[in-house]
Amino acid sequence: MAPVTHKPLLATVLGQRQERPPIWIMRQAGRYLPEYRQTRAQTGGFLELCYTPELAVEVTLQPLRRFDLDAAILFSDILVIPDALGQSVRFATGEGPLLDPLDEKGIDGLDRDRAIAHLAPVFETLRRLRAALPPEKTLIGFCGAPWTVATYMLGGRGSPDQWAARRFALEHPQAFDRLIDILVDTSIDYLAAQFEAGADVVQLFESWALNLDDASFFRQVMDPNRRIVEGLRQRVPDAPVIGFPRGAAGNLRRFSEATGVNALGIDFATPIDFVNAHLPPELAVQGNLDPLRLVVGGEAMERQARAIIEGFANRPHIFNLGHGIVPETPIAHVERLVELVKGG
Ligand code: 1CP
Repeated sequence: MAPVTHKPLLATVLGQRQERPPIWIMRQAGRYLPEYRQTRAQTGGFLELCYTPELAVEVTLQPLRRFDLDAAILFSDILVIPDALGQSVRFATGEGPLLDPLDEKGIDGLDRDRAIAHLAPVFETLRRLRAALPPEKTLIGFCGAPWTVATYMLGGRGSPDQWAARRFALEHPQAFDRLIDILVDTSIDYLAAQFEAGADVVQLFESWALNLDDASFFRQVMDPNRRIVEGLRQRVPDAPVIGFPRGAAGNLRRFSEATGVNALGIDFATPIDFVNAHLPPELAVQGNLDPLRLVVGGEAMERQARAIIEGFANRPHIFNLGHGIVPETPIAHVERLVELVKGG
């Protein structure tokens, strides 16, 4: 088969298995890197870092200078969308994000007309990255999927059980659906503009696809992801999309069929043999090392990394973590993991 592209990671997303799995690391730019902490300390705030192309390009490229990764992921955050819609979003150092939680009136006050213009610096960052990256590297754009973004907009912060947003969805169904509609439409505009600015592929982060019964999973996770993929492909034909419904468990196959994503991110709690038994062998998967194994390193990391490579040897596979890298991760362990995946 002729290669569909000379970018190994993009080719894998498009269904073409590589001899060794290409690798990127979820949240690969960030606080485990001293050079990131230094750039961050010299910048006013986290959102300023996201909206200053010169700095966002610098931190995007930092992990690629250290490690032989196959992709750069745009440095930004899923919460630039609420910020762009006019909701107050703050990032206190060492803590997660804080938002003024939305009520029904707040949802009606969101201003979709200003959102894409507000995000213009993100598109400039992508244009500069496109120009700076060697041709074999894949450039990944992203946004949060609507439900995950809504959990922060309604709850005001990250929460282990997404209680506030789950409750709001049941108690105020019409306002909730209006919020999801706004997020679907804004995300389509945002991702289409990311492709125009040079992204090769985008990932939809549905980090909180957990804790939902069947009906809620369909309404809050599956349907909005499907609408984004469909709407995006009307604007950017055949746009390559990676879905990441973390915690979808028994709903993984239904999610992949309903949304039409090209590749599926697999969280670390999902068994490899379950994936192989339930997802068609031509579908690309991405994952799924527990980030804790990368913290511990040694045999705890290497044994499972090899099991993942062998377990996904018969399908297109992108090596990644099953969730984001954490700040206490030793850099030497990342170096070793990349070497191992590349064949060492
Ligand atoms: O290289 C990269 O991947 C960095 C770009 C990136 C991405 C893809 C950042 C920078 N954030 C994200 C996605 C993101 N942000 C997700 C989806 C992935 C996941 O599940 O981990 C989520 C849920 C967020 C929200 C968010 N932003 C959190 C998690 C809060 C919680 O509920 O636990 C945090 C800590 C942030 C801030 C943030 N975003 C990114 C960085 C480097 C940081 C740390 C900020 C700092 O420097 O203080």
